[in-house]
Amino acid sequence: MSLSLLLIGCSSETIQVESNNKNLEFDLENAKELTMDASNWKFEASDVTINKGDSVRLIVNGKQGNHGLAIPELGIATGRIEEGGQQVIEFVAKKSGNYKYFCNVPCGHGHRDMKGFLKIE
Ligand SMILES: [Cu+2]
Repeated sequence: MSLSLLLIGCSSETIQVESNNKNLEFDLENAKELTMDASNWKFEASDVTINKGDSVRLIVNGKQGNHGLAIPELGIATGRIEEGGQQVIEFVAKKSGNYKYFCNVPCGHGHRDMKGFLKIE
């Protein structure tokens, strides 16, 4: 009886590890918050140093217009964020480097200017 309960417990734990691998690595308590405010036509990032290994809570605020944020090399692509809206993305900074970001929602004539680099030290 106790053996079968143990087996059930083990198999459900395994499923959790596989489906939530990213969340298990994420360090909720020590996450660094990086805020990026999107407006026409720029992103303004808060002054936070991100180091390799950091858990990062990226908060994208729609300050003006409708925009989105993509950082392809980190697998990040928000949907459309409307003025007054917000999206929060949590990820682990696994590799140092300069990661190109840009707006991924057509937003007018300054759309192509909405780009920059996120540095992971
Ligand atoms: Cu845009």
